[in-house]
Amino acid sequence: MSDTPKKGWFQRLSEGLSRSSKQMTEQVVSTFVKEPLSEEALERLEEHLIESDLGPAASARIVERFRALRFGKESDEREVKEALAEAVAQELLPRQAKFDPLGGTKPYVVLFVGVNGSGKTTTLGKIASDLTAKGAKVMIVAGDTFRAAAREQLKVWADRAGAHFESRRDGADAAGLAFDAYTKAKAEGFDVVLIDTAGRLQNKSTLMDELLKIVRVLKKVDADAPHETLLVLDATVGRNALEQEKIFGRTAYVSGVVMTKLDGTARGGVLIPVAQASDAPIKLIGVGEGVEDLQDFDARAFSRSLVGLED
Ligand SMILES: Nc1nc2c(ncn2[C@@H]2O[C@H](COP(=O)(O)OP(=O)(O)OP(=O)(O)O)[C@@H](O)[C@H]2O)c(=O)[nH]1
Ligand SMILES: [Mg+2]
Repeated sequence: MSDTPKKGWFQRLSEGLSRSSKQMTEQVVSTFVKEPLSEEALERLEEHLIESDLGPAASARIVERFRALRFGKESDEREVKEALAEAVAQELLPRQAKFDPLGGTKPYVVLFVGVNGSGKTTTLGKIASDLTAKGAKVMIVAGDTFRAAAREQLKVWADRAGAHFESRRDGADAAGLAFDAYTKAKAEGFDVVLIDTAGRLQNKSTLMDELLKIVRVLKKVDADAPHETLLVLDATVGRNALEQEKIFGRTAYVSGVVMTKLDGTARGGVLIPVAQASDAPIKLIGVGEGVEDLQDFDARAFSRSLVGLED
């Protein structure tokens, strides 16, 4: 549908989050409209928030803020949503940061980590397309040497983006590939190096060992590399994302979180406890499979979309 006008990013975000916001609107907002806000209603709100995967701690704080804004008042739907969005935004504002690969160091090395299927390769591909469109010289490194299909999938993204592609045969040492690719990128003046990694190896400790080995060899080229390690988490797994954050966050020196598949789920609220649990801020969100569906994380816009508010 090439004659469809290009959608604004907020509209993409809202469409992506529509399943989450629908749940929020139907189950939460509707119960507060046209009755003075009572203790009982606030308890119900807290239960709904916990059921929406926001977690007990954040839910309690959001309810407190919401109470301060609206207690004893009758509200129309818009006022309820505005107050709820503000209460959620206060949770997330300290947890947002910008992914800025073109801001300084060259080449800027970005490592993508996360369990299998979380969206590492797709996210990397979307970023590559965005960067080449901005005129950057981008190298993609197929650090998932475990599966042939992984290399093929990444090659498609590299071709689409017009990015340089470095790979090796199956079963090759991923760290060796990463080291050689980074050395080459440095010599040849690349702006950004995007390194994909395997989401599944023989077992969890092999996976972590391999990630740490990749980090170690990159540091031989530049002690500050990788300049960004993005942990990619799938929102559709709900609170299991918290477990993944714990494992990777502890061992892989994560510097930013990407939350993907916010479009495929009613569990978008899980971003809130993840943001709180993580040492690293949320930097990007995925709201669809297309190149335009990766967005900078904007706490306020996310909060407004989550409760079903327009721009
Ligand atoms: N709807 C939707 N799908 C997404 C999003 N991000 C990724 N996907 C899909 O999720 C699936 C898995 O994504 P991959 O990028 O292959 O995941 P991965 O982490 O590289 O997986 P492994 O290589 O197996 O470790 C693909 O079908 C993607 O198209 C998103 O934001 N929204
Ligand atoms: Mg992959």
